[in-house]
Amino acid sequence: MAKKEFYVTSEQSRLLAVGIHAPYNKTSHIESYYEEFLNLLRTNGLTPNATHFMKLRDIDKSYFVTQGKLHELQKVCEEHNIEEIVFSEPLTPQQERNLEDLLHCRVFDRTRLILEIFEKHAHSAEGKAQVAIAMLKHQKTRLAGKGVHLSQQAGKIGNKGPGETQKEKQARLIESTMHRTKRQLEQLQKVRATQRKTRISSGISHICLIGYTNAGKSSVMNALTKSDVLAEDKLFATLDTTTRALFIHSTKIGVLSDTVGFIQNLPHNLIEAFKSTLAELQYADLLLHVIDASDPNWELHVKVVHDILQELDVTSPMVYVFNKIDKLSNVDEFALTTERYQPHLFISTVLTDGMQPLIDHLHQWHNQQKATPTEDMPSS
Ligand SMILES: Nc1nc2c(ncn2[C@@H]2O[C@H](COP(=O)(O)OP(=O)(O)OP(=O)(O)O)[C@@H](O)[C@H]2O)c(=O)[nH]1
Ligand SMILES: [Mg+2]
Repeated sequence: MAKKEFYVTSEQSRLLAVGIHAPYNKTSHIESYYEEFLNLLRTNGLTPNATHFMKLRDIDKSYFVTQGKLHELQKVCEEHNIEEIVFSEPLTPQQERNLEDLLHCRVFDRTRLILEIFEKHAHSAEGKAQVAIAMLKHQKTRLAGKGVHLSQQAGKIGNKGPGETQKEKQARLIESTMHRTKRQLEQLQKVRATQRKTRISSGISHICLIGYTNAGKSSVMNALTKSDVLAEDKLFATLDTTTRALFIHSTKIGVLSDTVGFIQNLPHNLIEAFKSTLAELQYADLLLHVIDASDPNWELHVKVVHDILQELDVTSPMVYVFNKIDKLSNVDEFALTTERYQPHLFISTVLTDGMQPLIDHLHQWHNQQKATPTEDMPSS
């Protein structure tokens, strides 16, 4: 019940989407970053009544945006009778609260938006528990920030005390739910660890699809295993790991897993929460890093994936799989820009024979695996 209060938007609210080119944002194609932000909103079922984009030279500690830009925002809010604002960037609880006070709107940040999408897309017990923990952590920090509002609400009926009590009650509720969910997750992780042990000791190769969100991981999974994992033009369509047997030329070469996609400024809470699922990547025999070659920001996306893998201590062998080459006007020209990413190959899940380079690569890889005896079989 308390959870609802933290939901980003109700469809009735008049929403403003604020896209910001922050100084730390190293993207070379800001339009495509903004488009990604709008796609996040769409994925969360939100249609803004107005959009506003701005480039910031500095970040203001108290409001995130600087004075002049604040006035711009005030004007836009008045003009469009805005009730809720979603920012493309992560904000501190303090910044969120200050902006709410100044703009007289409910304010939400990138973290909140991504958390909500994750919440909607998690289906497995483990996925749900992981997202719930991240969401509760986020709520806890916001609860501290929103303390003034709760007190003010209570103040309306002339009593400051109940506001404090309500806040404390919510904090306790969050704490106890988090504790319960963490215990559930621990149980689920034990099951996962047992399954992993069984798989490793059976000697079956594990190949994992990884990459930036919307790169085409699920489409590659479907094309390779003839399955029907949800693949759509939405961000984070996949949250739960799906694993299928992988046959190449009628020989089972291992199992293939589809995993959650990554994104710039992925909330740290979420990386923490998803560590148990993503830890699987450490045990992968091969990572297929799928890249949307048609996205002008692909190189930045590769970096985002590298950084997250580093944080997760994943060092498994990787192949760069440049996908969607059907959308490129000149593949040879594009190939010149991919030299430093080795080994790599070019595919398309929509072209006839578009998957052949990957199929050939997996065939060769399997033959090599067979020729090299495994050294690190688990001792127990
Ligand atoms: N033109 C073209 N579109 C593709 C290709 N592969 C995938 N797509 C499209 O790209 C979009 C995203 O594909 P998905 O397979 O869902 O991508 P994903 O990496 O699994 O995305 P998330 O699960 O959201 O992280 C879908 O609309 C696909 O139809 C391709 O080779 N060419
Ligand atoms: Mg997917």
